[in-house]
Amino acid sequence: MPEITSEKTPFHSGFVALVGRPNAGKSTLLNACVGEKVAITSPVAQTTRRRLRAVVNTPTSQLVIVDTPGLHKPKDALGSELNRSALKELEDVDVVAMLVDATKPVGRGDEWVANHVAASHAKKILVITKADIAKPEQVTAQLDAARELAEFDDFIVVSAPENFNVEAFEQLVSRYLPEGPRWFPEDMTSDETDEMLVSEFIREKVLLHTREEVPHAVGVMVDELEFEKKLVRIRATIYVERESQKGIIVGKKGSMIKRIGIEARRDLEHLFMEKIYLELNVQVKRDWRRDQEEIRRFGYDSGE
Ligand SMILES: Nc1nc2c(ncn2[C@@H]2O[C@H](COP(=O)(O)OP(=O)(O)OP(=O)(O)O)[C@@H](O)[C@H]2O)c(=O)[nH]1
Ligand SMILES: [Mg+2]
Repeated sequence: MPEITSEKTPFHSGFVALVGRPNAGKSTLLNACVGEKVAITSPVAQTTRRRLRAVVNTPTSQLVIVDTPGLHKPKDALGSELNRSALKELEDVDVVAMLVDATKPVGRGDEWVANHVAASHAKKILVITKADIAKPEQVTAQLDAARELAEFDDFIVVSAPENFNVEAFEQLVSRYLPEGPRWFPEDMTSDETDEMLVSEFIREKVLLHTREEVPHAVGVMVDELEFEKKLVRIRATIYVERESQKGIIVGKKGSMIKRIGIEARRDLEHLFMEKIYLELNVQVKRDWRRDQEEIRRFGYDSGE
């Protein structure tokens, strides 16, 4: 008689950082993995300003996915802080996923990112994003070019909006995570505070509806967040650096601020599953992006 054994599938858990140039699709991929909106996304470069951790559970693993700000050439103290915050993650994670946009030629920026990735002790996975809007031959060429940049342990092509290879990405990462128990409770989604989620959701709407220098000059702070009976009462201030930017955010007869408010409220109602009362103010805080103390107050610092 053959001996009956029960082989237990090993459980893997650990941290995977999503790194890459601005706009590569890091936050979009994180949201696709989580299955809901946690991180804000936009076509504006440097959308993400702080590290965000989200927890994804599969039957055999727990991934703590770390979204990081896009690595770029910094123009001010805020830019330097964003880079510092992203690079710091390379030292602390089990797996680094370097994201490369399939539609943009691999350039010196990616090379620079790859050099940092190469120096990390973590396992390295190359992720080509936006497969839905690239031609197949473009994807192949991109894969070939990006694989030259560093020695990757593995690679995958994904499309977040089409949910193509998102689960396969999770499985691939899981294979490179160490064996071990969960780090976080199964029902935890992210490590963001409610205040931070609210301010980021509001900032996203500003990014989506303003142009040129305005999106980068915006910082949002929550002044009040009260959970009342069947209502969440929120008061927040949108800060900009110049009076002219304030004019743009307010818009003609307040049309822009109204639009931002309506869209942010819709997302927040979805997030909290409650009715939202949202009051938005706009104020000028001159050159705050050059002031380390202000950057810290907004929560956009790397915590060093
Ligand atoms: N078509 C398509 N668009 C995508 C995909 N992934 C991201 N995008 C879009 O690309 C833009 C940038 O996406 P983000 O997720 O904000 O990029 P990011 O890498 O987090 O950017 P930073 O936070 O600035 O570093 C957004 O407009 C997304 O909707 C994808 O797989 N397919
Ligand atoms: Mg982002």
